[in-house]
Amino acid sequence: MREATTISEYIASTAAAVEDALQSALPAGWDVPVKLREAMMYSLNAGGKRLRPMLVLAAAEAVRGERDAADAAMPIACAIEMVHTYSLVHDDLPAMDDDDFRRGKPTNHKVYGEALAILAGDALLTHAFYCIAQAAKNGRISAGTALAVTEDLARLAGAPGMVGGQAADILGEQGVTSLSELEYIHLHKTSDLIAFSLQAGGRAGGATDAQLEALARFGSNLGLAFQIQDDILDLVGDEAKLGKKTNSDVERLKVTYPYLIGLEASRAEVGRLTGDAKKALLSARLAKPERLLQIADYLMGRDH
Ligand code: GRG
Repeated sequence: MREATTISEYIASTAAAVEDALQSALPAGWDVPVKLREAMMYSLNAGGKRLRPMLVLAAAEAVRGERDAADAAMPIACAIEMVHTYSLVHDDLPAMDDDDFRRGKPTNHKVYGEALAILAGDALLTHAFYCIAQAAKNGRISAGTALAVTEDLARLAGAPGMVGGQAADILGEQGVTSLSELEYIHLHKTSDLIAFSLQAGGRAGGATDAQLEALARFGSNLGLAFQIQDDILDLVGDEAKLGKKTNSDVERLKVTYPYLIGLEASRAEVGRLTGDAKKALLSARLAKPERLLQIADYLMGRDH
């Protein structure tokens, strides 16, 4: 990867490097049904901010203080993007959110049908673990790092993590009334993969236990701030679509932070959580924390 100076340059060059690596992540020589490979690559290549892989690479570099650390962490970066992509493909299915479009393109099941979309998601999830194992096999990361990252990913993407958060969201769809219920959903549905990304990058960079703990706290706070910011952007977008909001319009909107505590308090919460995240990170005494701090500020100010 080329050295970037500004944060926008860093985000663009990191996303390009991840996209490049994703192209060869599913071995060309494997005998995979053409439509399945196509469905997997369709969603992997459908754009997206590549936030989670960027956090893996930035955390590795922050811990080790050298760019080489990011190259070693690239297979983990690809793995987390595969897990994230599977979750979006499944989330868009008729049984879940029933969405026709994602990132401005028809959703996977709209193009390939429901059965293939389910299988493409399943295959992306399982392939993520293959990528981590391969990274150890070919010496990019140690076997110990691969083992720890595998355990973290299984937990944070699984029942006590993202899947649990999604289940709580679905089970409580009409009944989420308290901030603590909403926080549980956000913490697991969104923050856990973000915290994983930071810890996994940290592990690849050789972080100490105290640094891993600080990276996880940075990740949880950042993840919550990211989700609230997402809800704010959704609401502001909906308001723009609806024109001036009436009470019945509000009732049709999802139960979110802005719904429960209002727009201004939600904005303040994003600021508070980002501040807490940065404080946690600074306590870790990383070799080069600047890029992660810049990413936190960038996410707080994002408009998409
Ligand atoms: C189906 C097990 C399962 C989980 C689904 C990711 C998810 C959980 C649901 C998608 C809906 C949603 C709003 C989730 C919260 C996390 C989130 C903000 C996802 C979108 O992440 P971005 O903004 O997406 O990083 P891009 O498109 O940029 O990759």
